[in-house]
Amino acid sequence: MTIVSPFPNVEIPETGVYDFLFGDLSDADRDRVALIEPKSGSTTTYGQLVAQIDAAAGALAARGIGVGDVVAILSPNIPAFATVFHGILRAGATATTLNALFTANEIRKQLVDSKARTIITISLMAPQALEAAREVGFADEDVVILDGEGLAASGHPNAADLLGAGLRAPEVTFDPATHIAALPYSSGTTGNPKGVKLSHLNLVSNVAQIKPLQGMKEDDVIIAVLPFFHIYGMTVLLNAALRARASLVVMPRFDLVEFLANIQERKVTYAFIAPPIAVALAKHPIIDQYDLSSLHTMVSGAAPLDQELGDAVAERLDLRMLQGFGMSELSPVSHLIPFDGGVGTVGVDAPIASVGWAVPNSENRIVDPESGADVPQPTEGVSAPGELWVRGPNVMVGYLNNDAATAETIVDGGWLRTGDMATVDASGCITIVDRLKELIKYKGYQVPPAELEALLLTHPDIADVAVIGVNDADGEEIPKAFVVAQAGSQLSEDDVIAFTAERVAPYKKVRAVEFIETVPKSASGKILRKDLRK
Ligand code: 4UV
Repeated sequence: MTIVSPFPNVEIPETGVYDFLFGDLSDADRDRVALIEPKSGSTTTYGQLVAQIDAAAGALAARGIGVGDVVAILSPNIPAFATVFHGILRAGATATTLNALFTANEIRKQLVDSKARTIITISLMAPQALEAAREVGFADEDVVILDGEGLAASGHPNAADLLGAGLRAPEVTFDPATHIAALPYSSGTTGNPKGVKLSHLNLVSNVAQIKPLQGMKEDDVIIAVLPFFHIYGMTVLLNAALRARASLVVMPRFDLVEFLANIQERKVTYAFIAPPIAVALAKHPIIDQYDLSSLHTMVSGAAPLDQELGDAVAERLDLRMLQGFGMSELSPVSHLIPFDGGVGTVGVDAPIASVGWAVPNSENRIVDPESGADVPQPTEGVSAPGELWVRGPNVMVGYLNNDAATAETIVDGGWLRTGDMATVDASGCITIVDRLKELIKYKGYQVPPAELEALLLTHPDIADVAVIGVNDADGEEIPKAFVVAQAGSQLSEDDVIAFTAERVAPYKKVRAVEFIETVPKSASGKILRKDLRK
């Protein structure tokens, strides 16, 4: 049973990301502020941003980078991120973004898998970027350190080397429907992180699909605290907010006091967040010391937001709280509560705990994972839970070099299986109720259990292990390891935690440990994660 988006279809132009976002920039747009760096107060207008993107594309092309090449970005949110991200796409190359907290080993793995031939970073992350780049055989000039000393002094190009020459953007031709613009990494329903091939048309589609629902306008000031390197920030901030000609207040990391001060000082009107920020906004006493009255809309996504928490934030800050659902493989937004809550657009007021309706030009199915049968959409009340399937122009092209995983994820004529359990009501409003896939989300970031299990198995005192997500006392999902210790070992819980903390990005580390006799497994050797959850 197909559940069609209740929103009218939108036009999706068959064009590249750059042309879609900046192709029709008016003179008035050119003078608008695109990016604000709150610490220094420096601003970048749309006219300046586009000139910088063109120059970056020209410099990359002069270095021989174009269609078929992959360029990695390892950086927190800084204005130059927007320049290099769109410069890479403008040059016809593919951008693969790395979590700024990655260790050298995690960086190396993604460089190898994505076949990136250049990495762009900042001096703060340069040690780990250089270590990884050396291991994969990059030359010095293949590591761009944006705020570094520059090519002449260090052998590594900096921002001035990229932009200073003022080279013109190259003429590139590609098919927007098949040419890969971005390659974020996601573990999908199982296993290790995989490159998610998102075409130019995927990214263009998703901006077009969410535009009428987000209601972002050119006079909106948006706090850009979600990382640009994660698909959520990439699409809603680097793409959708810039398409809306809004102004982005660029924050390199979340700090509650700075977040609040920026909202107050810059009169921020619109915020995209993940649930941990909602917790702080609902509960922290310091909130009352700031004037946050400029905020009119807040969207939460990347992990579940419950009704009480959403209501508490909406009431305390007197704003419209919305929830969206996204997935790297969906470019990422497949569901959103529209800016009017649904009252005017759908005729139904969506609960904050729901993720609203399928975005325009897309459709859903709710499928019983046991029987494979569609769960019927009810005429009143809510349906039984089933796996959420999505079809639309935002569905990825596939996983990089992994046809088997692609075939398991995109099935039967273009349906993408999310691995999330959902219910649907009579209006088509979707509520996410559980996760079928093994993925763990810590503060909205992906923690693939398979990666931690493989790492922990390298410990000489660990005979077997399984990692699942559990809720801690605050209701926050955390990775927990069930460890079978080698006979006679003195391994402690702290040893296990420290072992992972030293080897993976901080958000991925194991945060709880339980020692068990055996890991429950099926006849085929698959870990029975459900049994561990019990
Ligand atoms: O691949 P990923 O890390 O992608 C994301 C993207 C989230 C976005 C993006 C744009 C939005 O506007 C927005 O509202 C949300 O997180 O992880 C995908 C998985 O994260 C879980 C779910 O398990 C996905 O398969 N997830 C994402 N959003 C929600 C969620 C949600 N609202 N409720 C519950 N789980």
